[in-house]
Amino acid sequence: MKEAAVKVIVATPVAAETERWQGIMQAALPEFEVIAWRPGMSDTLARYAIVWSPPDDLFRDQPGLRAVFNLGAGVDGIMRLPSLTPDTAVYRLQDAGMAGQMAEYVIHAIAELSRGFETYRRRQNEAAWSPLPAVRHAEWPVGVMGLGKLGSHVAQSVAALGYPVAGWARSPRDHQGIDTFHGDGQLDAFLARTRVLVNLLPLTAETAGIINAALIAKLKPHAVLINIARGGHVVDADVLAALDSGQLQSAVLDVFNDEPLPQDHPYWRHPRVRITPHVAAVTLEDQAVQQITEGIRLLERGQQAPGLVARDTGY
Ligand code: NDP
Ligand code: OXD
Repeated sequence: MKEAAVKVIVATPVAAETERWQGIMQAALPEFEVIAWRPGMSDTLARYAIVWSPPDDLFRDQPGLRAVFNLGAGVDGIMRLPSLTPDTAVYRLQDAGMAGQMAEYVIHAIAELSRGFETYRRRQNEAAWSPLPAVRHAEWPVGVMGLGKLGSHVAQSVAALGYPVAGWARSPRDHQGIDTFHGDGQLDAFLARTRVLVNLLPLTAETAGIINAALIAKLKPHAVLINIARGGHVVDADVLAALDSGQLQSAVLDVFNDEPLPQDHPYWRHPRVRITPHVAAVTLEDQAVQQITEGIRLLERGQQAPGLVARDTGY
């Protein structure tokens, strides 16, 4: 008798997206049975799940899961679910084309603010030929929080342009051309030399709300915040107060506590806030498929797969 194919379920918050990923993954994993998960589907027991921000019901209904593959780099949408059992392995995407996009985003934001490109756009409307003074990179020291797959690439890309760049991580890191700081004990020194703060930390119990009034007060004056990690890192009221007091010159925000950002949120209309809709880096489909299918096949052969999330740290 032919053995039944191993089942893989796909779950996202949007039914049409789930169906789309089911089709893509079934084509890439023809030897498996790939199923679009629906709430209440407890009679179909799968060995693997491919997910983005799944509902808690998923893990309740699927006690036999051996591994969960996240369709993104940040796993906070999985790790916070109470029904995720401690022995279910969680894997995440590593870079998957996102590091380059993150570097473009950050370089665009820094150049726009430091070189005064917005001012030139306003002056163009007035047909005003009016050069601004030359920019010294030394006046724009950049600090990247999180030196992982994405943060280390961003730090190195910005440093290659000549900006003084530092990075802060949990453990000691060594990156050529970057001043590195680590742990709570070195956070203040990192902040004190930073004017442009780029956040690329994972959202964990330790990092939630880290960008608050106390942290912002330790940055250089007229600082710029570029948050491209998660909205949960930020205390919004503190960022708005720091913008109003002038301690923050600008905030460039891609991620928010509530997404989509509610229409009446003060960020939308603040003159010194720049908003993008969680697109700083978008998962490249082909690279996601390649990493996830390779991971599942490695596990099926009893081997280790890359991108395993450490359950003690949550990233
Ligand atoms: P990694 O896991 O590769 O890197 C995380 C980095 O953060 C590591 O350097 C780690 O330190 C550091 N870190 C973790 N916890 C702490 C802490 N408590 N104190 C100091 N440093 C800490 O993550 P990625 O680079 O792949 O991704 C980063 C985040 O970017 C994702 O979690 C996600 O939230 C966000 N993201 C946003 C996207 C967007 O479009 N806006 C797209 C993709 C990702 P150490 O090196 O010592 O382990
Ligand atoms: C991710 C994201 O974590 O897109 O990959 O936010």
